[in-house]
Amino acid sequence: MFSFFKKKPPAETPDTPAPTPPAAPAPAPEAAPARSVFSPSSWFGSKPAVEETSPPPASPAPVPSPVPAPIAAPAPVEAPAPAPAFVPPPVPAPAPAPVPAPAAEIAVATERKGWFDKLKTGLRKTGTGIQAVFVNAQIDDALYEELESALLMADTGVKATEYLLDDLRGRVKRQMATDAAQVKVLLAEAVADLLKPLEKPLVIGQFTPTVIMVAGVNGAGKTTSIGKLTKHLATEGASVLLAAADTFRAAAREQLLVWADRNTVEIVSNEGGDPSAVSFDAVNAGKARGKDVVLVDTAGRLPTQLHLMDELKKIKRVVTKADATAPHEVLLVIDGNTGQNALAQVKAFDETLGLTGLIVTKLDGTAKGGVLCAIARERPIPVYFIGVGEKLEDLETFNAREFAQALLG
Ligand SMILES: Nc1nc2c(ncn2[C@@H]2O[C@H](COP(=O)(O)OP(=O)(O)O)[C@@H](O)[C@H]2O)c(=O)[nH]1
Ligand SMILES: [Mg+2]
Repeated sequence: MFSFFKKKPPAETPDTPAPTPPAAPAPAPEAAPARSVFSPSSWFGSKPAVEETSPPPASPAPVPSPVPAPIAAPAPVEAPAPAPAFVPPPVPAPAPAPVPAPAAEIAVATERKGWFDKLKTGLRKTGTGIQAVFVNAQIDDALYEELESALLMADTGVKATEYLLDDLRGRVKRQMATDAAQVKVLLAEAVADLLKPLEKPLVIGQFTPTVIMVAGVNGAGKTTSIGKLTKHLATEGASVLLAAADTFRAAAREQLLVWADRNTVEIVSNEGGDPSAVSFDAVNAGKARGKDVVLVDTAGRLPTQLHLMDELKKIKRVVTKADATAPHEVLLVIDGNTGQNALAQVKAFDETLGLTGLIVTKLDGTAKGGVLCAIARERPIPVYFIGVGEKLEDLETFNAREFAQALLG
């Protein structure tokens, strides 16, 4: 599975203060959208298992070992590859083992199919109300009015709803649609196009380490998502260092360790300490040890808690002191259940921190999944991942067309 992360070859490293590039020896070809087989060794040196900075807890760490590799990019959609240089490279796989490519391709496709089904189930509550509008309906004003209400009920927000309705009317006219079922298909296309700008892969490998700071309100799913990401990264052979900058919660470190693969992951923590100091130490340690990724887990806070927002700014500043190019990503985790409130969080955290990406969790069981449309319309920050459950395989890369199809298909 290679879909999770897009890796950049360390070619045009800016002024990274890393005189000793530890990784990526190979010419590192990059299979753009349909990466079939990922050979960790082609990107990351197979790092020996490292031990932790502080004594490991006696946690039994129930690491789910047979990692259900989460797929390659979906078949139907073109990835928005920010590094277009490598589009269809005839990958000269440096791997010694001649991997049976077709089999891997099939496995990958099946994985995404499994995810699609899961997504569809997860989005059912959001989708049902919208889909109901098209049942036994005529194409008339009443249809558009009902659709307007359904979209608003799904927390699509006024702006995105208006936009979608206008767009849809245009499509219906151009396509000369004659029945409601066709209109539903056109709506799915309109939603996919609206969401398309949110699609972006997370790039790992351009910097060593890639420093990713993660913020959000309490309970949004930060630690769980970091754990899932860590596990996926570790599975791909990336070395990860976690900064437990949620120093308020004694259990935070253990919670991370439960997810993390303890053979490839280290944690820097200091319970009750200063979150900025922990983050600073972690980035320095990540640099010194040639880690591929440093993930900084922060304590939950509301955007209205100004002193806590200031603390986040401080963490970011201090991280930059440890590495002038960092943080490379500032992610906000939002709970899809909170609908329009999540949009307000995106705006507030973006203003404070300058977000580079979102992780939208808990899209399972919510009727408010329309909020992604609101985000696309009002604060289009890339959605790197979406979550539809608590398990490892319940977090996946975001794909606009797939999302629209799962919602309305
Ligand atoms: N149903 C569901 N639950 C989730 C998802 N992501 C996280 N959770 C749960 O949300 C709760 C809070 O997660 P946590 O990571 O501790 O939140 P944090 O306070 O932001 O670090 C936990 O019980 C998670 O298992 C998701 O996508 N779906
Ligand atoms: Mg947490």
